[in-house]
Amino acid sequence: MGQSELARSPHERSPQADPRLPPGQRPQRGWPVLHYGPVPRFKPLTWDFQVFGATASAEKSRWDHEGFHCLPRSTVHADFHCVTKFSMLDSEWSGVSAATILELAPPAPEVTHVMVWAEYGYSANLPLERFADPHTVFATHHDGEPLTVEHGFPLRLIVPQLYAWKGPKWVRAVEYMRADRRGFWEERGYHNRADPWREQRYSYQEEPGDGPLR
Ligand SMILES: Nc1nc2c(c(=O)[nH]1)N[C@H]1C(S)=C(S)[C@@H](COP(=O)(O)O)O[C@H]1N2
Ligand SMILES: [Mo]
Repeated sequence: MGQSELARSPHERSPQADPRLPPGQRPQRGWPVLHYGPVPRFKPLTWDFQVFGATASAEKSRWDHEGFHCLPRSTVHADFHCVTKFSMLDSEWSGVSAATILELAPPAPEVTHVMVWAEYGYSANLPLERFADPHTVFATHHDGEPLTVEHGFPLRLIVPQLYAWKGPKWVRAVEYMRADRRGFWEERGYHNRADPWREQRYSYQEEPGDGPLR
């Protein structure tokens, strides 16, 4: 229990109050499947993970499936908040942290944002410092089990501090950018920043400086 929870009087606390739940979210048992479009088929021979755009070396980096699985691994514990208001609490995600990718394929000094790309052109933009957070992980496993194809096998991004649309399933690439640019849902009415603790759900809530001009 957090300190703020203890400080409040019992009258102010609803029976369901859980300090891990951002405003407007409710806990969900189980793990719903949610995405736009079809589930892509995994093709191990052509699958790769690329880092392109403004890299420090001006070169692309590329790992095939086997190569990616040899990268150093990390595990994070995090909650998962969907903008449709369900939250899944206490998951364990393991895979390759975004910080590891930044080390192995460093961005040019002017890079401020990244675009994470998935199959079929799905994308999500992130400020570089969110991407670099040690909790941001390209996950291959959830609670010790390999991801199912519906949940993003072989690879999905998890950004625990943001709404879950910022975590593409079926990830294939990261683009380093010198300026911010909207991703798939950010172009379709969702908030550029997507902080669930500030309920940044929709783009009409954006204030000047929250996103690139449209
Ligand atoms: N490629 C891709 N990734 C995606 C989406 C999508 O439509 N396509 N939807 C996002 C949204 S809105 C959510 S809530 C989560 C859902 O992940 P889940 O199906 O594993 O619960 O995936 C995110 N990643
Ligand atoms: Mo979502």
